[in-house]
Amino acid sequence: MQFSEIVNLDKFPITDLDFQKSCKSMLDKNGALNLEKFLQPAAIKEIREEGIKNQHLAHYVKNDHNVYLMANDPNYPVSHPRNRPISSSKGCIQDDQIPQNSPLHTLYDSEVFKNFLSYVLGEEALYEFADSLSSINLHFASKGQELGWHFDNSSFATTLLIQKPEDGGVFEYVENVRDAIGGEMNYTAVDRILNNTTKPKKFNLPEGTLALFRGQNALHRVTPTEGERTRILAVFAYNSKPGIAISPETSMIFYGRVG
Ligand SMILES: O=C(O)CCC(=O)C(=O)O
Ligand SMILES: [Fe+2]
Repeated sequence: MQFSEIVNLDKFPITDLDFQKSCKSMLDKNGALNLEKFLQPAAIKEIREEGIKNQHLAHYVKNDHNVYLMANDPNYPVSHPRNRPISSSKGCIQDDQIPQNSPLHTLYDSEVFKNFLSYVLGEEALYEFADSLSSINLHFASKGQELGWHFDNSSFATTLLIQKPEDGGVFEYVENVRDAIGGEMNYTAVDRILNNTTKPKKFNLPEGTLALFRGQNALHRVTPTEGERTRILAVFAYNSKPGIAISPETSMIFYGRVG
């Protein structure tokens, strides 16, 4: 499939500098940018079909973690926001299990797309991972599966929604909670979100949406999938430097194998 058959370029002129600028200012202001119907319907269909064909290969991990995705701090009780257990289950197929001629590879590798992302994210350039698993992941969340509240380790995330469940699977989000670089944990704000005193923003977006968000300082989660239709989401991971690979330990945890 050609690039122009994958991306709705009429709606999203991603090479146009004014368009790039408006996307960048939206992301800078909100910490999130959602481009609805970014993917063309035929591309969504193709990615969904190849995903469903390979779904049986997915590696699932169910675990308890705290929102910071760090080892617990023994200075606080387990009920404290620093340590409070959150459960998540994640399942995905990895880059080398996605067909070479998939629209996902065409889009991920495209210089036009990478230039657009670099501009919007304020990165000089973006590079694929040096291992054969991490660059593109296709996630599956079946009935009852959810991603609990967390902060990301990476400074930005790029996702494409491929299949929406009948209900649930809503992305919930509170920006500017902690300051990862400054070391501000902001337990008070985290506590209010976990106790549902602070109401998050909710994004219930259509299939084909390109979402960019800064999840390192924004507390976010995906609510449990409801109904029989599995939530399918493509995640593109890039680095700001070439030659970076996931560590073998992390690879074993998330993928059950090393690429
Ligand atoms: O599934 C989503 O929409 C968000 C994924 C996410 O937050 C993550 O993978 O860290
Ligand atoms: Fe996340």
